[in-house]
Amino acid sequence: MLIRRPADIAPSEITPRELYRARRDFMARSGRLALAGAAGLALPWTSADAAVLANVQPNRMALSDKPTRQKDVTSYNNYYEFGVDKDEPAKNAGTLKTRPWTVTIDGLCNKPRRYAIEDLLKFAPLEERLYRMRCVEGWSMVIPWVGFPLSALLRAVEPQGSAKFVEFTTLLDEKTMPGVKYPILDWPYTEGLRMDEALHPLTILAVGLYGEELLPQNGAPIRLVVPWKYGFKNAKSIVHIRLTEKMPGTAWNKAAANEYGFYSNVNPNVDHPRWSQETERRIGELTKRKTLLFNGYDEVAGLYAGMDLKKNF
Ligand SMILES: Nc1nc2c(c(=O)[nH]1)N[C@H]1C(S)=C(S)[C@@H](COP(=O)(O)O)O[C@H]1N2
Ligand SMILES: [Mo]
Repeated sequence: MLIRRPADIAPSEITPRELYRARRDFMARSGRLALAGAAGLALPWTSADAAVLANVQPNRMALSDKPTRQKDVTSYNNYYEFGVDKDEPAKNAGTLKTRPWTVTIDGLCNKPRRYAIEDLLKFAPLEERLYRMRCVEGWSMVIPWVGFPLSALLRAVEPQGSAKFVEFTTLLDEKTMPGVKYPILDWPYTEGLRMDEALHPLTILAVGLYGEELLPQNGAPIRLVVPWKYGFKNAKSIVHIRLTEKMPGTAWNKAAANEYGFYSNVNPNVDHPRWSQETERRIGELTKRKTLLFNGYDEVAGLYAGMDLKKNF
């Protein structure tokens, strides 16, 4: 990857957020593509795809949480298709082939379609979203994603009235994914959302983070991000999106229904059978934080009005 920092700023003086902003501004000034070309570096994306991402403005939405170091975001991962240890996806996922890539959207809609990833990158204006992320295992991060609202894509295919849920299926490739020979999950990894959750403006399809394209370990080339739910809802490397009438099965629910419910909203009052959900370890911090209901995204509470969150975990 092409990473440059203005030479006049000492790394110790700046926060990660300032660092990546400075880096991006620098890249914009010097012409990221020209620089890459001159240095003879290979960009994983085509020039046109990289240019789309380089134009994304940093997020101006207020979130006082400090972003997690980019190095941690890209080296401490869950992506079981590439191994169950946190360092394995970064080591093994380089084999993931992200071009050509298509995402099929079908099911209960009037305009089912198969999109090439190049078209999805330009499908809706890409935005940066700085989101708190909370894994059910008890760690959390703050990640500046780049993506677009899932609602834009769903509206384009014109969901039918009977469509109540959205199912996400991710890549299954025995040749490049060493983890799928172990029957930990019923591969391919699938996830699901209720239609109103999928249409919520916080729900995005991410194609990048920290102003750069997603690396394989983070779910390249396109993955779901639903910040008020536990991390496993955020399906990586999506190939198929299907609109359904019935609640779809999800990989973790099928593997252990008593541990992983369909909703999986972050909730400090409902413990996982093996892990308390009251507190969390923010990667890069020493003292634990209290976990917040809906991961602090109070604006989604209305989606669950009247529901027993202990039953619908
Ligand atoms: N296809 C797929 N998607 C996946 C997973 C996985 O194993 N396979 N792990 C999930 C879990 S448990 C978490 S916490 C997040 C981690 O995302 P990150 O590594 O980008 O932080 O990805 C989710 N998406
Ligand atoms: Mo997770």
